[in-house]
Amino acid sequence: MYTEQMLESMKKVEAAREKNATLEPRRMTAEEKDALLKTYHPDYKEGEFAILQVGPNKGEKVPTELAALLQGRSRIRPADIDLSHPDYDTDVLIIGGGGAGASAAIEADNAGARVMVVTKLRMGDANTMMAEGGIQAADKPNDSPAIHYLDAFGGGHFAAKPELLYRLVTEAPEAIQWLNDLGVEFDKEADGTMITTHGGGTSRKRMHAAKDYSGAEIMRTLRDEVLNRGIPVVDFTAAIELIKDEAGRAAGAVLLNMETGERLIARAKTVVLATGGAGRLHYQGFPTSNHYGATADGLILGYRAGAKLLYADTLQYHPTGAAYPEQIFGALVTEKVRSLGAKLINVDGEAFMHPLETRDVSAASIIRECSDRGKGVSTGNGMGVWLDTPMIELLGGEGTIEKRIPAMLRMFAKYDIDIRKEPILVYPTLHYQNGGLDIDKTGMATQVENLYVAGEAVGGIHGRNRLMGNSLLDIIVFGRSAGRNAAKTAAATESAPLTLSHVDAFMAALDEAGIDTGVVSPKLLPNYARKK
Ligand code: MEZ
Repeated sequence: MYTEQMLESMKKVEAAREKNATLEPRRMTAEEKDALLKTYHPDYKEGEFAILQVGPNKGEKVPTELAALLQGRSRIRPADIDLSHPDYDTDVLIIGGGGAGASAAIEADNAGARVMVVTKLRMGDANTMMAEGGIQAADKPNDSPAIHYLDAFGGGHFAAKPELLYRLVTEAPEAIQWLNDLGVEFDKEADGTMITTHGGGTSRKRMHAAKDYSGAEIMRTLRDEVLNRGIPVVDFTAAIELIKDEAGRAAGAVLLNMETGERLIARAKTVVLATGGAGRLHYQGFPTSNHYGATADGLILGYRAGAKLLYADTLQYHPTGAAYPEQIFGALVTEKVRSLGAKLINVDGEAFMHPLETRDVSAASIIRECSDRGKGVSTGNGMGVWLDTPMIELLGGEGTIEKRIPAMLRMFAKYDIDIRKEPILVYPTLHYQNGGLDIDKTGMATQVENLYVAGEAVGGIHGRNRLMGNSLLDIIVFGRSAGRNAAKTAAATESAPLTLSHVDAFMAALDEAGIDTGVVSPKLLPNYARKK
């Protein structure tokens, strides 16, 4: 039930709708953005970060919740593990059943390798499935990979690794074609031309979408392809440590059957880590748009095996998480809602920012409106600002919402909110880890041979902020190339005896640093039990 204050504010939003719909709020200057981010973006809250005391990134800061896991105790005692009789033996072991893992599996299979996927939930239980608004590719006559590069490089604060971003944008058009050929049902005009829209920070319309369930459509297609090829997929099985060989290369993983608790050994010639993000760590107490298994496991496994992290101190808070009703608190309200014309409006009915600033700037702007400016709307459970969805039909005509963002229409309709007629309340939600494991341009971890990383577990592709639609793109571009390269490296790798000595060494380093917090990692699943 809306409160009196909400209803009063909603009347102001309605009264100003026509004026606000055609208003073009000015873009912030670079100086204004910098000042805004430093004061309001969660990445700049010093007290929320800890300095790592052991491992390849010793001396660097990461979120406190991540530091606890990176410096946590292993789930195994290496002395208890018998590596001499592996339960699985394969060329390429893929850890993670989302879009990056599936793309890697398909290409490694194409390359003739023996491939196996392990995933701690089920194939497709992943952030890919949760992505809504679309996937970027510069494939229109007024666009080019060079323009795409400039948009993404600027949006990421000029911090992306150039060789990775170059690959992302130049291989994007082919990635869309590949998905289209596999059967992804992209939105098209009657003549077959792909429909594209803007996203925050894009200077061209290059967002390809399947309505507002783009990720689900892509994941459905990739999963079908993996299963149709007969690639072995072991569900409900988490990787809890990487195994190396005596030459120091990644050579498999210790697995945990999540249902029986049984430990299993997978031996491989190369490993692809595609374990996704960290939203379920709820950094700084934020809600999340992420799937249930997003607990940064790959970062923990890679770090213990000696792989370096890049930009692990930078997270993406999606500006528009649902702030009301409570049942969907933090759920993603796709940026496509703003691409289609809805603006962000404060309690007094004012359009307080340009709706398509980059995500970090938009999130910080909403936080400022709800804090120092005192222009947020109280939801009873926190604060939010309006996203004036009826503007979409005012600008684009009746039926646009049903046609272009049916998932949003349905999500709110369940709570008797008709987004065609009333605005919705939003607040930033933890959406994406910009940082992750450092890779070279072949996708191999910079410090651990034969360990490939793809998808959200990678750091450096996007710099310190990611543009909408570049994540669905990176899981395809870097997932595919990790699969291809892992297969090629596997073919050239002679097996050597297996070892877990890196785990012993890491635990000894923790002892030496006097770190024993009682935390065990990887975390695998979030803990929502009520505290006594
Ligand atoms: O790239 C994303 O994170 C995305 C497409 C999200 C969205 O707003 O729909």
